[in-house]
Amino acid sequence: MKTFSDYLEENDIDYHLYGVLNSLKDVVKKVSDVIKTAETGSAGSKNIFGEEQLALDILADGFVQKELQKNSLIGIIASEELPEEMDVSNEETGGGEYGVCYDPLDGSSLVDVNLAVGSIFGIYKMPNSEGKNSFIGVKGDEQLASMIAVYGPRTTIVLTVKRGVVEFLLDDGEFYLVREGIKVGGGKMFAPGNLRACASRKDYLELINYWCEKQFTLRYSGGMVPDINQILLKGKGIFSYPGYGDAPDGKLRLLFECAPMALLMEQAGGAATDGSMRILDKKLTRLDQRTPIFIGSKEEVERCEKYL
Ligand code: P6P
Repeated sequence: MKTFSDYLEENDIDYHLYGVLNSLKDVVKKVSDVIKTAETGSAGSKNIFGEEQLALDILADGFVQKELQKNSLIGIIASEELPEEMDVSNEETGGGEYGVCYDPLDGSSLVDVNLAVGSIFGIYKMPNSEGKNSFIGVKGDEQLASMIAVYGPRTTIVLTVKRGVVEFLLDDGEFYLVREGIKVGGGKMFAPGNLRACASRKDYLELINYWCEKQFTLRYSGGMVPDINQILLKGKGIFSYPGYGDAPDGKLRLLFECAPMALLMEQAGGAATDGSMRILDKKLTRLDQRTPIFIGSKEEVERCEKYL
C-alpha cells in the first residue's frame, strides 16, 4: 500500500511543499487523537466571526499552530480561530515561502453528539500575487494544494496537489492511499444548508422543492467537511449554503472553508460558485470574509445559478 509520502514523491511534488504537507499530515493524527476524549465545553471566548469557541477549537488550533511553527518553510498562517494572520517565519532561516490557512476543527459543536467533524487546510505560495506576505489579496485559484481531514468512524485525508483528488486512510499511525482519481458527476443527492433562508428567499424554496420533487436523497449533517467529503466519495451531489436577509453572504468562510473545498471539488471535475462567480476567482479582502456557496456536480451547480 502506498503511503502519503509515497504519493507525494511519485507526483514529484516540490520538496518544500512536500515538507509542508507532511507537517499537516502529522498534525491531523494529533487532532484525531485529542478529539476522542478532550473536553467539549465552551472556551468562554469568541472567534473573529463572533462565534463562541469551544475548548476543542482552541486545543486543535494550538496543535496546528505548534506543528506549523516548527516548519521553517511556513512563513505565515491564518486560522479561523485566530483574530489575525500570524507571522511564523523563523528569523534564522528568513521568511517561509508558504502560507497555510486552516479551520482546525470545522463543526466542532458536533463532537459532543459524536458526529463526524473535520479540519480544512489551504496552502499558498508567499508572497502572494500582489507581492505581499498576506492572505489578503489571494484568490483560491492560487492555492498550491488543499486538503481536508475527516474524523469519523475512520480518520481520512482527502487531498489535491492540483493533480486530481485522492484519499488516504489512517491505519496504525500511517496514512495509506486508498482511493485515486476521485470524480464527481451527476446524481440525486443533496446537502441543503441554511434552509431557514427559504422563509424569505422564494428562489431558494423553489430550488429545494425541485430537488424534493425529483426525489433527491437528503444527506446533510451540519458538518461541511463530512457533507462535502460524502459528495466527493460518492461521486455525486450538491451542497448549498445561500445568504439571506441580514446575512447576505451566508455563514461559510471564503479563506478557511470555501476556497480549499472549491479546489478539491474542481479538481474532482465538479464546480463551486457563490451563485454567480467561481469561488476560486474571488479575491480575499478580509480574513473574516464569508460567501454563499453552491458546490458539487457541475449539473447541480448550474441549476443553483439558474434558480437563484
Ligand atoms: P447550519 C459548522 O458550524 C459550519 O461552519 C459548517 O461546517 C456547516 O456546513 C455549517 O456551519 C452548518 O450551518 O446553519 O446548518 O448550522
